[in-house]
Amino acid sequence: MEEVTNSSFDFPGYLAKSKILVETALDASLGPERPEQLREAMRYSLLAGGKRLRPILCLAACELAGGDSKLALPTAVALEMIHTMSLIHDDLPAMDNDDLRRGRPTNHKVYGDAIAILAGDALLTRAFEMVSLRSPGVPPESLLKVVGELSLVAGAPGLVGGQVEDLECEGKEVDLETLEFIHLHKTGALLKACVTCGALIGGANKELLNALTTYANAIGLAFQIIDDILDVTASSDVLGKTAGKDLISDKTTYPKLLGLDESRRKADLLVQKAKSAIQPFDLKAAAPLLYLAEFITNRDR
Ligand code: GRG
Repeated sequence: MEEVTNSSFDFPGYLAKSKILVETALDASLGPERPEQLREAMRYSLLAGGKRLRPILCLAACELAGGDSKLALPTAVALEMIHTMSLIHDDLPAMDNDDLRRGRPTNHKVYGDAIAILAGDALLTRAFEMVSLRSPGVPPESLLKVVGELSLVAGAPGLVGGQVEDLECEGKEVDLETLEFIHLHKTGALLKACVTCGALIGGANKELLNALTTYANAIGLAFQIIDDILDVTASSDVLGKTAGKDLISDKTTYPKLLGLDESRRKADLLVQKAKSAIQPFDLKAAAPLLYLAEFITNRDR
């Protein structure tokens, strides 16, 4: 990424600015829900921090397509809502059964299983409200396409399908192809939707959409490989979630199948592939996405 790293693009500044934009929009997206317990449970998880990678990818893709990223903000919020609800449900005793998320007790530990499930449901449905009813200035045809993308990614063809396959594979020998299926659905699909939805709102043409699909597929898998590596190498304190969980749950991971070094190499190759896909486009406009691809593999949490 010589040309880009040599450019004057201030990636830390970009990340910080985008995060503030996203945090403010997330805060404003939740109204005075009743009863109060539901309101608190929704806010507790949605405003608990996190890298906010998904909404930022959405905004960056919109910009690369030549759009005004402010128009993509409600969709960016919707994507973070779907991500957050999937974390709440993933942490439940019936699923991954975890106590720690984003550095604090999981939603069900604070509010109980029933409210955690319902807060997740409310965030998922609010995501569709954000796109269909709270996205002023975006052509209805684009919003309809975004709603379609979100339906696919949240449902059986996306997160739910990946999660069920993951649950079924616990404690079993899993080959690389099945592992890739799980990760492309559980993790990759949503990251891809972030990029695609941002690009759709930005008015991307077919050529850019194709390139962004290659970019997103590659970063999606790279993201999960790094997640698997961090589960082994990082502490719970740094991660903000229980480290070593894959081993405890007897899950197949990239480090387990390929070893740490080979997993790292695979993630690096995927990031190269992602960057190559969008490098033919305006480098200045592509800089955020090029840096975000690097960030995904260089992160420590
Ligand atoms: C969407 C209807 C619907 C159901 C959800 C529970 C479930 C079905 C799917 C599980 C999806 C899941 C939890 C995948 C793991 C993805 C992952 C690697 C999350 C960590 O993402 P980060 O590191 O987290 O970006 P932060 O906290 O930074 O946002």
